[in-house]
Amino acid sequence: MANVLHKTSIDKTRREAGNCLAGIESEIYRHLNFTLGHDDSDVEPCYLYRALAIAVRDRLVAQWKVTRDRIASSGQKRVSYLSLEFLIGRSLTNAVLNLNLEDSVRAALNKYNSSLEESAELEHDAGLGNGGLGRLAACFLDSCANLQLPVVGYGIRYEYGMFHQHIEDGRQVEDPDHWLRDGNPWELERPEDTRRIHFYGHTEYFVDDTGKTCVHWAETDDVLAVPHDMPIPGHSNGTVNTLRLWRSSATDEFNLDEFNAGGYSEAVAEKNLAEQISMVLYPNDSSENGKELRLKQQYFLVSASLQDVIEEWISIHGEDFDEFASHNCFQLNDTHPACAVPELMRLLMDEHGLEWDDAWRITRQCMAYTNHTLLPEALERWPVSLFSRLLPRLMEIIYEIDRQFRTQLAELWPDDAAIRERMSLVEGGHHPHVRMAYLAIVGSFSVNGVAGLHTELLQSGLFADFYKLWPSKFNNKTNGVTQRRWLSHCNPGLRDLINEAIGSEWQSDLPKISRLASYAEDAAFRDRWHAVKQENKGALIRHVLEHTGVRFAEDALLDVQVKRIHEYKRQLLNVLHVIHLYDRICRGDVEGMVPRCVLIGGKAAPGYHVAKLIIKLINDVSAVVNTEAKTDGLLKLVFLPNYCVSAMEKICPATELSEQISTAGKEASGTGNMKFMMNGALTIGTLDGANIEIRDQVGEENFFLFGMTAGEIAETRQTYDPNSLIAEDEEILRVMNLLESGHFNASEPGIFDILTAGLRSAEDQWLTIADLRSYIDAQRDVNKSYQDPNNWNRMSIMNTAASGWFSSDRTIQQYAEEIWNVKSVN
Ligand code: 26W
Repeated sequence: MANVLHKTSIDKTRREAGNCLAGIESEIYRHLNFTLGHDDSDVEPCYLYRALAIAVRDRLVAQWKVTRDRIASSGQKRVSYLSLEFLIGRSLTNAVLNLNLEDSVRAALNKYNSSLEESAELEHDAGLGNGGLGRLAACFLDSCANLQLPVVGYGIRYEYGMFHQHIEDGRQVEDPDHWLRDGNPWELERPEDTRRIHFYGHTEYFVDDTGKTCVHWAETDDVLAVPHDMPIPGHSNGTVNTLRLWRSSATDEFNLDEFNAGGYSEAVAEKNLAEQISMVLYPNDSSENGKELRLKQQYFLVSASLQDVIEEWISIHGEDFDEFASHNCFQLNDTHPACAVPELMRLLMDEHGLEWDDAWRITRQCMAYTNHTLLPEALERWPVSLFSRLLPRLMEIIYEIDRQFRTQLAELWPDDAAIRERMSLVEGGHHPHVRMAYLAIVGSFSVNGVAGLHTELLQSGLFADFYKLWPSKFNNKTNGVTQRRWLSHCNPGLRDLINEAIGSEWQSDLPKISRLASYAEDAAFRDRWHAVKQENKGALIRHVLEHTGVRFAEDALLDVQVKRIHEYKRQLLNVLHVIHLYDRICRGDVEGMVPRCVLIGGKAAPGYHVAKLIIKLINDVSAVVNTEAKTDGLLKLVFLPNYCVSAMEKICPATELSEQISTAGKEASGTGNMKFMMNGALTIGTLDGANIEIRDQVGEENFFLFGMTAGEIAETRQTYDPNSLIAEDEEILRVMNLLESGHFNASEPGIFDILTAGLRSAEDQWLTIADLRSYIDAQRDVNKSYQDPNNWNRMSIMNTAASGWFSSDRTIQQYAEEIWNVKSVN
């Protein structure tokens, strides 16, 4: 009891410490003048931003400590979310709004003749991710803080995040993203929690005093992992969770040989190698390029994070690991951190003296794996030769896990040698590889997909053997997005209108947004809804004009496809439709055609040549379409450079038509589709990923469906003949003729031949031509619906009203109940 009283009074003191910060205005003044050493007169906007950010951070720090203590004293189970990517974006507006500081911040900035918007624009995006998987991790952290769940994110503090994209002569050019150049006010370095990571070397076996055989990983090259913590604030709930990002740093040990040979400077310079590990995010989002540095990054993250959790465990429970698994869970964000399975085994056995069986039981009770892709080229496989050289002790452990697993399979299916080869963790042959997905499945108690269809396809296809073996391990967790960032903060006009109509509870309980449905029948409300959309379109139109020189019309249908550029996402299908509209306009077939502005954005992996060529095509088609006099007032096409989180915050509030047009069975879930729906866009889409669930929720009458199902796609592949489809369809033939005649690339003949050949190939994986007729027809339906604003606005409201299921709060609640077994701490 005394303890409890004591604890409460500490909490109170801390809360007061937070509250006793002076008003935000004088805190900004103090940081401007003293922390940053700048004069208060004639303030440069970037210093104003920094002073404000530090003032806001100070308020988070007070709540942060309270949250940490609350979790520690609860003795509750904790989750570590291990991810190579966290695509956070900007933090300022999110923190200001979650702390309810908007009014005072606006008033303070007003005195400096500035605004919250101006300061917010000065923040660099924390672009520590490629796309869907990384942004999902960021939405999940937001939801965990809102649900007050004891979840820590663990990642890498890349010095350079996702590259910046600019366009030269229609082509993508990459620029390095040195986002930390001006410092990062949202992090606190914690050198006291530094961990040591081993690489290379070899293993030595010895017998200890008790007669037990032990393993020592000897003559390693070591690197230090230094944590930098970022606060993750909940929405006005006093909770601030942690994202811990590791930076690599050299140890202070010298290479003695070099040093003794007189190479002092060389020995010091070699330390650079250690710092390379956290230097740059790999910009691939679908194919592994097998680089040694990437495997180093993966192991670096995993080892540092597991050591962190184990150290904290020991500080409370000593070396007793009996209850470890009931108090810890590690969620693996795809296979990138799958080394966590053998690394936890190594730490428990080699560093903490557990026997194999105990270590294996614990490991399998606390690992859970999420799969994010069905694309075969994205499945990670590491050469055994590389693995053994870089992580020799881990490779031994993987071989032993594999040996025991094969024994189990032999007992189950003694006559089926083929299944043992198929399911083995190590793929045989001349150049054997470790199959990271299989390692993750065997080492975990839970395996989940990220949308209903995706999970079914995992179970019936990619992981069918494992599903047969362990059906109850498999489960679905349909993705979601945080409605705070993706509606409330990025679309204040719509937020205020919704709040006025149905109250603000939806911000922490999105299903309540269904109350909007009845307003779809209210003509006055529809007009106001429309007015907000028009206002948001106006802002985006100015942004597009500023960044591309192209002026979109206010009354045109704003048709948007933003996402990574990939063949399976079929940006090409979109371009073919634009060419079709252009062709119709040129030949005067414009009866009933509503004006349309098509915006495409996204980055291509630097080594993905076809994706880069698609960007060039979009730019070349847009150059012709936008300068043809006949299209004036009817059609525009723009490629918006450098698509990123902060760009999406401007794009999704303005979008009217959301393009979700992947080849069915290829897009695991999609999450951009959910952001657009929340903001009242209508979707034109295939039955793929979460589109299926979006359509189920909103009703088929409020969704533009086209294309083949995943089943039909698989069947069509057998007999696919795109050339006859083209020849038999007059409009499609005209589109192909325009493309193939060099109409869009007169000065560079032949550059798009690879693309047109792909479209015409019976081997085309993405079956673009197979879906084109159906897509053109669905776009005609879109056109028709847009002719009647009443009808369109009604459908738009219904989309927002039906988006309740797609909150990451719901997704995280399901992870918490069905996988993690954790409860909120409040
Ligand atoms: C090893 C290279 C690499 C890197 C990243 C391969 C694969 C990835 C990710 C798994 C790609 C990714 O971001 N997948 C996306 O995950 C989202 C969140 O679950 C889904 O919504 C998208 O459909 C899926 O493409």
